Amino acid sequence: MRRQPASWENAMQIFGFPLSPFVRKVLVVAEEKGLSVESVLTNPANPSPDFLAASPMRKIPALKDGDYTLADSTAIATYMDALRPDPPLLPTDPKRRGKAIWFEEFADTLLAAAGGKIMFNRFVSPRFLGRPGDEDAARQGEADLEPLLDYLESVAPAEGWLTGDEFGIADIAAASMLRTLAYVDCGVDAERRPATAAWYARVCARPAWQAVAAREAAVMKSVAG
Ligand SMILES: N[C@@H](CCC(=O)N[C@@H](CS)C(=O)NCC(=O)O)C(=O)O
Repeated sequence: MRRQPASWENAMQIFGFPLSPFVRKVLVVAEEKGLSVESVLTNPANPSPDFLAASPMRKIPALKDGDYTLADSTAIATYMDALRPDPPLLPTDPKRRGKAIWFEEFADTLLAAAGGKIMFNRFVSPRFLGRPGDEDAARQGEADLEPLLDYLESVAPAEGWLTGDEFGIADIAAASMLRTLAYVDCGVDAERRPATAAWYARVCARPAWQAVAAREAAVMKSVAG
């Protein structure tokens, strides 16, 4: 995927694997902003020198933009937002901006910790590592997830976005976690959590999300069947 240059040098590269909610998050940010990125499929367990140079802790995503490198989805999203301010990722209103960071953190720390236990043990380990996961750990992840999804349901807006009228990082981060959880049937349950489902459907209908989803589907089909 190469479109117009992101900077005066070459298109930036994003190292990662689309199953990762953090990788999806930065790919959607780039797409929303019309930034040109090249996705470099990366397995952190088998790292390339370029990936290692960009991600000292070997986590995905990582970015390389010319001779500039950066790791961590929040850092990368912040870089992209500064590079291409329009459309903005964060509300300008102080209270809404604070909430946007709250939702991003909620997704990246709390949802990720609970969801990771399920994803790793029911999907990553059996599908990619060739060994069974720890079902007790996965069940603990499901239990941890329940109050978090209940909270999301209590704040999911009847219309618009998590922080109000402006779509942004809060929606991208939270929806990306839910999308990854859908791989293990722990995503949005429309009967139990209709407000979340309606908001999530609005996120998924966005052209940027759909473009990233189409590429993700192609990659997942090629690697996971
Ligand atoms: N806080 C980081 C989290 C990144 C992260 O944990 N990525 C996972 C994939 S979802 C990873 O690289 N795992 C590989 C490993 O830990 O070896 C971010 O926002 O980018």
